[in-house]
Amino acid sequence: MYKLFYSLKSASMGVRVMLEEIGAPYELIPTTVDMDRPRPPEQLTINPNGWVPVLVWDDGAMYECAAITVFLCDRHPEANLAPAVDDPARALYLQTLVYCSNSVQNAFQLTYYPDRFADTPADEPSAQRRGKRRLRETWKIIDDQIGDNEWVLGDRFSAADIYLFMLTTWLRSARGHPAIDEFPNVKRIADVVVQRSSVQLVYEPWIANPNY
Ligand SMILES: N[C@@H](CCC(=O)N[C@@H](CS)C(=O)NCC(=O)O)C(=O)O
Repeated sequence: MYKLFYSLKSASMGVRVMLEEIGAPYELIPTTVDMDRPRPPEQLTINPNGWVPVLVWDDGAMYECAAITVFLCDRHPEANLAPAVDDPARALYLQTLVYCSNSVQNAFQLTYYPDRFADTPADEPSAQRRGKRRLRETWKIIDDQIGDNEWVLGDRFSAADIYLFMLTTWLRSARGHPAIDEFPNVKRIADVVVQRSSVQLVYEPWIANPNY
């Protein structure tokens, strides 16, 4: 049984999709990404940053979404969500997850949390502007990487496609983010991933209203 500290609009939704795909039993522990509301003490003990996702299992716990993705897929190889350690596709799988985590997500953070990147409040709009440009740059790299491939890894679906889909749900025109239509290869994959029953279940609030 897994426990997942969970909040809508967050990366914990992507981890929940993985758990659904794996078919593992899990419990959601409600938490928040709202800066003005407290986190459960157990969440902060595991992740003093106060971020989700945080995953707990019988004899361990961890945070960082890309690391959780690798961990879960390796722990449940029968779900066939990731190339094995000796599979040549493993390199692109790891590269994409880490790039999404440290470059694409970082660009989102500049726009969502400019105070973490600017020395003074007066500098925050500059950080946000750079974040919007950085989103366009990093999504373009991923879009070009995908090219004409059916999936991120070519001809096989993987957790990297779920991760990619999750990040597309964070694009907000109201925040000045680029539109997904600017990245047609990403959009092609996201449009298929959203049809999976796991995604329909977890992302029902976003599907009903993408600006939820
Ligand atoms: N590098 C972390 C970042 C996680 C992250 O930014 N989580 C956001 C929601 S998607 C969050 O919890 N924000 C609230 C906060 O930063 O206090 C990861 O990939 O797991």
